[in-house]
Amino acid sequence: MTITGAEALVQGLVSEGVSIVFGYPGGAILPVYDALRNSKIKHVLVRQEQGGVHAASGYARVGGKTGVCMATSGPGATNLVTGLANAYMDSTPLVAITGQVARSMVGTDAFQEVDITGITHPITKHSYLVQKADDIPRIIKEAFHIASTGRPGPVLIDVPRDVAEEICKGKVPDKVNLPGYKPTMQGHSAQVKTAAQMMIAAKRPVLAAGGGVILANAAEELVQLAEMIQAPVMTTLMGLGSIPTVHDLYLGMPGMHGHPSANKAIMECDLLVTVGMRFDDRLTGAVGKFAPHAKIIHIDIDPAEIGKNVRVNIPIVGHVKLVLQSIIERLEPVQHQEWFDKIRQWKTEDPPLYLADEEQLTTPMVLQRLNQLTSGDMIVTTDVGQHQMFAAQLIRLKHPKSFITSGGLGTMGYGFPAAIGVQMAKPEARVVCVTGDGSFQMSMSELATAREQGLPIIILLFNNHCLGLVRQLQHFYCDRRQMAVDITGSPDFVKLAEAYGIKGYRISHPREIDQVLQQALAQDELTIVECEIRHEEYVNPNVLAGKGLDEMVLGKGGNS
Ligand SMILES: Cc1ncc(C[n+]2csc(CCOP(=O)(O)OP(=O)(O)O)c2C)c(N)n1
Repeated sequence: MTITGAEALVQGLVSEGVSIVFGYPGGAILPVYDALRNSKIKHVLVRQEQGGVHAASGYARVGGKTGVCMATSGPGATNLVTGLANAYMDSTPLVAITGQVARSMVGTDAFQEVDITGITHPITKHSYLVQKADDIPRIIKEAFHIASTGRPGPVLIDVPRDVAEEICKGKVPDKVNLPGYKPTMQGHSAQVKTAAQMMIAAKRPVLAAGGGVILANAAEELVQLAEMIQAPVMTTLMGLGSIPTVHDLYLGMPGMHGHPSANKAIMECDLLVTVGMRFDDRLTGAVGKFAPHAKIIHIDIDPAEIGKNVRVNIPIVGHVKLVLQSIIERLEPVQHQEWFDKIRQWKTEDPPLYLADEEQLTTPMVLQRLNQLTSGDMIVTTDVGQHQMFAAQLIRLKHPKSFITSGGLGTMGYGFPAAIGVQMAKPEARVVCVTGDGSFQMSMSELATAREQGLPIIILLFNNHCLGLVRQLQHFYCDRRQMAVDITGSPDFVKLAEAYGIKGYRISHPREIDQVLQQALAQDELTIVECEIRHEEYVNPNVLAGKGLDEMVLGKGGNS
């Protein structure tokens, strides 16, 4: 029986275990959609391609499988660009399939032609422009392998329309054969041994966990290591959830808007063990002032991360889970009681960042009540802005993969489509999307997708009628002058919910929080909860440009 390139592509997806594809069709990808029609793969029609790639990202990040999205050539493909860059920065395994104009038209500026492999070259792990149908089975197998192994990331496959229509005689190879691509899995044993000795010898050790811990399913090992050496653990934005936030050893998130005691610990520790993280500038503050007294151990699967931003003493390249296991094997339990007591003391001394205000509704109030009402049993996705930082600081997390946010790229419009992917990967989970009035309006057209799919997501929308985080930046860096941050002309979000035939509520006063949240949580339906907060909330602490982590600005979370 003969099959076309498009049919081979769909068969390849099936044999890779793909059950959902998020996409948007068009002319150049017609043959692929035609082949998809006859398969058991579910296709989710998003309302804009960027929604599709973000949904595939949310799906991958909680479901543990590679996410798949599809788009047509030209504008369909360019609409994927932000989502691919986002996935690349946050090491999310994705395969994006784009249609392309026929081979004979490539390079002629044909209708809806764009060089998407060229455009995405720096923001994908690999990109293929398929030259003949016979290559498709091999390329699909390679693409899924590359996306999900080593440091995960997005891979793009661009399929010219005539290639999709051509007869395919290629077979799926038994093994992937990519000589230049061999991620290192086991850490170097001498380095592992030295790392273990340093942990025993340290007086003031700290562990810092990044997104790599979650990607490697290494949260258990992380906690085990921390308990063995009695070291406090801090998590980066991407590492949130790798240790329960109520754990005695949890220190919080360091960095620009991090917890004061986490920042203090970085400044005072003598050993900083960093696991699956990349020393983002939002985390380090001024690099020259970062961890001045510490020896640094850096464990990461990606050798390119070692020494990229911060000088390290002991680099260990390898799979985080395997490296942690081999370190644990070489350790005996050690006590760092004095250090631990000091940190506990700091935690109690941390000034309250946000004061409870009886009259005025604030974001922290709502998030803290959400914690109580759900006991932390939820998966939170966020958009980007003040609400994201409040959520990172305050949401109670019990498990890895329960805080899904755009970390590296900081992509507004990510939270809601990501929630769609999350809810599809985990239909039984309570999914709450924490968003702002600016961010939500970047992808709210996906309300139709969520409704069509019957997804019971709660959208907790903090409406301060402005681009809050930029407003805050202008306050500090532009001498309080404000420009282009007031959002007017927004829809009435409760009426918007009505227009989509979904539930909509508004919280305007603290006394309304309980009743509305309880009602929203009790039902299993797509719901918008709009929280009317004031214009002038500030996220604290704040490490300003050029400052070290011990120079953070504290405040009361109000108008400063
Ligand atoms: C696509 C995109 N454009 C611009 C920005 C810059 N930016 C960062 S935060 C922010 C404001 C976000 O406003 P909103 O979603 O209302 O959240 P708030 O800060 O008010 O909580 C902007 C414009 C961005 N991160 N992403």
